[in-house]
Amino acid sequence: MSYFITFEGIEGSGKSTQAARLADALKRAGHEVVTTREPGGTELGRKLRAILLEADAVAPTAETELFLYLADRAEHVSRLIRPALERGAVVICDRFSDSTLAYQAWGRGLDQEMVRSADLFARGGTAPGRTILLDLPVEDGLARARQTGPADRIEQETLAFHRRVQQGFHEIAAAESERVARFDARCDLATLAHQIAADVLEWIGKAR
Ligand code: T5A
Repeated sequence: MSYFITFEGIEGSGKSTQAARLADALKRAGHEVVTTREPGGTELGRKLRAILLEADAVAPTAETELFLYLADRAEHVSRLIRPALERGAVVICDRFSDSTLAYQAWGRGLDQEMVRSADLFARGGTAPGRTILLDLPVEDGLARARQTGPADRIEQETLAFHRRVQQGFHEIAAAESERVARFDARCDLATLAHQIAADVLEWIGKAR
């Protein structure tokens, strides 16, 4: 059994903060934990991240953007995620395939089935067993993201774009309720961290 957990949600929903809290809780419970993120979980991925997100980056076409995210994923799965899962570590990843569907299919309007099959090819079948979706109003998420620094290329998109992305996450969660656990990200940090750790420890217990 492998333990691959992803965090998903709109900009500023608290994924990085909660991924770190969950890693601490799982380490305390005796697990080896690898925490990573997309884009940018590998050396090549960090270069792709700069191409994709720098505020003054050349805007790619929607199709090019999709393949850049998937190039990052293919490298990440082969070099870091799959080897860690195979040696028995718990892998916590800040964003994965659901972000590609939400941003590139719902957000950019690319065909959903094309995005799904290209993503499947990139990740070679590796898939999360549990996904934590952090949910809050788009305006609140963007305001929080602004606290952490200047807006990147995607944060600069319109409110309508971010609303479509959020709709994507909601539809994915509704369609895959066994895998995706949705949490109210307006809760205070500690309460949310407690709820997420309880959910994941229960999932690990059942999956054993
Ligand atoms: N993307 C990504 C695609 O388009 N397609 C893809 O396939 C993939 C993988 C990634 C961008 O790429 C796009 C999506 C993104 O636009 P990123 O920098 O990784 O870019 O962006 P985010 O993942 O959105 O990172 P952020 O740092 O903006 O958001 P987080 O990680 O959700 O939020 P976090 O934890 O940094 O918190 C933000 C602020 O809120 C506070 C924190 O202290 C921090 O200041 N905060 C809270 N405040 C009050 N209450 C709480 N519960 C709080 N939790 C956090």
